[in-house]
Amino acid sequence: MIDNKRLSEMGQAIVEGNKEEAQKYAKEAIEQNLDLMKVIENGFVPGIQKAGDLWEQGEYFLPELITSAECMKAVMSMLQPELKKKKLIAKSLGKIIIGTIEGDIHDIGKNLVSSMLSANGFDVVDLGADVKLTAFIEKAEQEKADFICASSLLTTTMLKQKNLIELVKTKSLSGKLKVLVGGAPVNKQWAKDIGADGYAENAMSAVKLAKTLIQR
Ligand code: B12
Repeated sequence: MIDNKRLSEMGQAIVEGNKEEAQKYAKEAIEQNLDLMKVIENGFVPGIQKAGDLWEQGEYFLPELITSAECMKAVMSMLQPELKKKKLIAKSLGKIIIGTIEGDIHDIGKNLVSSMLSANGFDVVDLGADVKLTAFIEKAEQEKADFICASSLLTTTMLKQKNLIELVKTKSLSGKLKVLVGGAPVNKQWAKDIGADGYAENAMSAVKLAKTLIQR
């Protein structure tokens, strides 16, 4: 059982950019064998979202937002290897190429999706952030991938998801290859409008979606 008070303290440590405190909570969660997905989604993630809200409201300036983001990354670098260790399935469920689209450096959410897919039995090639559309395609061709997962956190880079899908179609790869899209500004309707094969709002739903689509 995860204490609600502790979950909100985790979020608060991210809001304050208190790396030492946040890492202490992450270490404790690992040692106590807590459900780390819950710890991330209900503890630390609300913290980085709150920092974003404060920035939007003009209460935080960019350096404060960056401090919170660095704190979040430090925590995630402790928790993600633990998620991967829990990998139970030996046989790969499918090959996934993942990255944040060109022009966009946000990678916290993409990294979480990447770790969860890998922890749940997919073979994941993570191209990082600011990934050129052609790099997604080349890697997918080379690896004979089942999915491309494209993350966008900016409304500007969201438009590139559309370009990516158009490019995939011109390559006549689309028979087998499926494109999944996500990121904070993305929603189901957008995914439908641009002809994506799927959308998921968080890392766990991304795993469920990929598992469902791979069976088709
Ligand atoms: C942290 C952060 C940063 C950090 C990024 C650090 C890093 N390494 O990632 C820093 C401080 C560097 C940053 C920079 C900028 N940021 Co910023 N940032 C954020 C913030 C606060 C949180 C993002 C985050 O990490 N969320 C937590 C993760 C876990 O959630 P997530 O990314 O949404 O991912 C989940 C789901 O979306 C989904 N998912 C994600 N990807 C995918 C992919 C697939 C395929 C699937 C299925 C699912 C999926 O699963 C994830 C896990 O559950 C958001 C605000 C917000 N609330 O989103 C602004 C925000 C995204 N940033 C914004 C902006 C404007 C910027 C800057 C342009 C600011 C500037 N003036 O320089 C720059 C971007 C520069 C660039 N070229 O990319 C705006 C975007 C506005 C817009 N309409 O486009 C936002 C929305 C803030 C705001 N409210 O205005 N930012």
